[in-house]
Amino acid sequence: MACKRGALIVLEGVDRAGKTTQCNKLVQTLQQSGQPVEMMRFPDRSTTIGQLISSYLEKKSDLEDHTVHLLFSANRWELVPLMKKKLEQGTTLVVDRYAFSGAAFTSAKPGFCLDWCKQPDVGLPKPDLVMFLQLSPAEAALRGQFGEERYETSVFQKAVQQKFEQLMKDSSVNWQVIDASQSVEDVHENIASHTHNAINKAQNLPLGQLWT
Ligand code: ADP
Ligand code: FDM
Ligand code: MG
Repeated sequence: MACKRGALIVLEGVDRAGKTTQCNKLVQTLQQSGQPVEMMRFPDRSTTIGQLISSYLEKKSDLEDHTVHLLFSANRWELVPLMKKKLEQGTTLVVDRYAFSGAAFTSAKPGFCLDWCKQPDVGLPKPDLVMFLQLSPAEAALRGQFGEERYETSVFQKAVQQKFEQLMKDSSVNWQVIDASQSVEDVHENIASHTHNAINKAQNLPLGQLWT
């Protein structure tokens, strides 16, 4: 029998919701239970395209808004062959941000509609589970100040949150909203339990295509 495929697990959420903390913890727990697992993040700043994006986010360079949107998408597409290979080999991927951040952030800019923003990512590997770490702006503020990068302002983050809410109405995606205001441990337990279910289900299902 062919080996069972890994699951594609995505964490999304507002700035300081705990995505990176929870991705790391989830990978650690799955590793300890003997599950083949790897972490990925988008943007992946290590590639040539990722370096252009990183310089834009750090405000070291400017890029036209449509152009940078397409670069974020291209940064996902360039990793698709690797993602598919890993998933087929039975490795579960835990991903820090994905196409949902892509659509939410660009469509929060003036003059962009959500539908246009989704198009370049149509057909990407579809996550088996997308967990949205929900945290109020007041609670996020308790976790420290905004950083120095582009997009890190409360006005913009509020617009992004509204776009995420629109994206979460799409029932073709397996969304789970996670209360990110709990302790790191409690959030982790919640995330780990949803992940175990998704891994078990994904084993017997083909990998889907996003937004098709
Ligand atoms: P994100 O990747 O979503 O921006 P991080 O994982 O980097 O968020 O966490 C942002 C900050 O909040 C870090 O200082 C982290 O230690 C802290 N943090 C993360 N999760 C929690 C939590 N559940 N409770 C309190 N602080 C947290
Ligand atoms: N971001 C992230 C986008 O604007 N589009 C995308 O497609 C993705 C994946 O980049 F402000 C934004 C979201 C955030 C920044 O920050 C990446 P982190 O701290 O590396 O997650
Ligand atoms: Mg992060």
